[in-house]
Amino acid sequence: FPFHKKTVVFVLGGPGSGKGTNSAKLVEDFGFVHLSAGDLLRAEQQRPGSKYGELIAHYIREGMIVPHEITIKLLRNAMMAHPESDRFLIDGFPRNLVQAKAFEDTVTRCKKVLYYECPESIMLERLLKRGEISGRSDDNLESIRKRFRVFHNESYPVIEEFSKQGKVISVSCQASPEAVYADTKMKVTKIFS
Ligand code: UP5
Ligand code: MG
Repeated sequence: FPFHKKTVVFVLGGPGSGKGTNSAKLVEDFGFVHLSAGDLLRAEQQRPGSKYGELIAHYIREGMIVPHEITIKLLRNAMMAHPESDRFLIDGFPRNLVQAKAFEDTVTRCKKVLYYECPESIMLERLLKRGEISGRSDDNLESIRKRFRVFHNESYPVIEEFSKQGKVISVSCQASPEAVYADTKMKVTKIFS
């Protein structure tokens, strides 16, 4: 499978910053395949016979980063399931510098990083609201606090690193969903028409 011929965009930002919401819309307008690392991990956790089910459940509830061997394997498989597609949005991955290097060494370099910039107070409000209906084991105050800490300490350095490489496209997530996506679309159009 020629991973090196594929265009990969990492979609990054804190917990609840809007990665999933905007990725879904980019699929419609630009023909990307959207792969959420968190969704792939949750599906693997549910898969009967998975040897990683309990491990993944524990890491997600604690807001910790699942060992990247697991996540990269899931991402590679998901990419291979779409041989016809040449554009992929990888949402919520990489979550630390080691993962970024491991992915770029074994799959392909990313072309751009879409970064949803969002104050914690807004992310907290959105996640607690979503938690009323999402059923996600990590949409509770205690897990959210842990997710924020891991994002700040481990994931934010990934954005700084790609920023040095001139790859980061920043979008503020504070406006309405429609306005945030309009800004996203305008910036993405400049690169992928
Ligand atoms: N919403 C969105 N935009 C809005 C707007 N402009 N105005 C008002 N409301 C808005 O959005 C969150 C909520 O806000 C939704 O209700 C939405 O309607 C509303 P969403 O688009 O879902 O945000 P997103 O950034 O996708 O939030 P998510 O909770 O998915 O982010 P996380 O990064 O926390 O979650 P993820 O699923 O990526 O990871 C979960 C866990 O999996 C991690 O904590 C970790 O334990 C594990 N993980 C790994 O270990 N490795 C990985 O590589 C990936 C995940
Ligand atoms: Mg998400």
